[in-house]
Amino acid sequence: MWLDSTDKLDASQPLSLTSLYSSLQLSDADIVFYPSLFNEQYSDRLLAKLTQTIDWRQDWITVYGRSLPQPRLTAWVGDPGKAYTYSGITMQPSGWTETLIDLKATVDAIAGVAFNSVLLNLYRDGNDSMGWHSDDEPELGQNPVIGSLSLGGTRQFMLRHKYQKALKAKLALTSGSFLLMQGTTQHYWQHQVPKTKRAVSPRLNLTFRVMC
Ligand SMILES: O=C(O)CCC(=O)C(=O)O
Ligand SMILES: [Mn+2]
Repeated sequence: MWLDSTDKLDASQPLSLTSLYSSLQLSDADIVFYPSLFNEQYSDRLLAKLTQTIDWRQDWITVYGRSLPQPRLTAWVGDPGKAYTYSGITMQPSGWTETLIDLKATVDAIAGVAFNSVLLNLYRDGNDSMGWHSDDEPELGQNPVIGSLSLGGTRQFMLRHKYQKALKAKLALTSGSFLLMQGTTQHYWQHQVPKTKRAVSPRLNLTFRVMC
C-alpha cells in the first residue's frame, strides 16, 4: 500500500468529493492526492472539450544525438510572457480558454495559490510516456507548487527519491484525480509516467504551475 490511510473528510464543507484526499507519507515531500476531484461524467466532458479545443503540438527532442518525436503531444498555456523552457524546448504561451480559466479557479482554490500557467500533455496510448524528472526549473521558484489534473485512461505515476534509492512510490492517476506536489518535493523526488503494454484509453494531464 503506497498511500497512507489518512483519508479525511472535511466536516466544515458540504459533503462533496472534493473534500476527500490523502496525504502521501513520503520523506522530504509534501504530496496530496484527491482521487475524485471530478466525477466520471464531468471528466469525460472535459477530456472531449480539451482534446478538441487545444492546439496540440508535436515537439522533437534530441536523445543521444538522434532527433525523436516526444512521446506525447503537448500545449503550454499561460499568462502573457510566461514562456517555458525544458529539455531544450522553449514554449511560448497560448492564451487561457474559457474551460481552462474555470479549471484554474477550481485548482487555485484547492492549492491556495494563483497558478499562472499550465502544461498540457496528451498521452495518445500506452506508448506515450514521460521520463524521470523533477519539476525544478528555476522559474518555478524555490519550492514549486504543481497541481496535476488527470483525465481519461488511468496511468501509473511513479516517484523515486533522488538520494535514498530505497524510497519509491507509485499511484494510479485515475480520471478526475488531482495530485498536488509542493514544499520540498521537487528537490528530493523525481517522477515519471512510464510506457505500458496494457491497452489504455487516451489520457490528458494538466500540470498547473506558478512561473515567477
Ligand atoms: O502526466 C503526468 O501525470 C505527469 C506530467 C508531468 O510530470 C509534467 O508535466 O511535468
Ligand atoms: Mn513533472
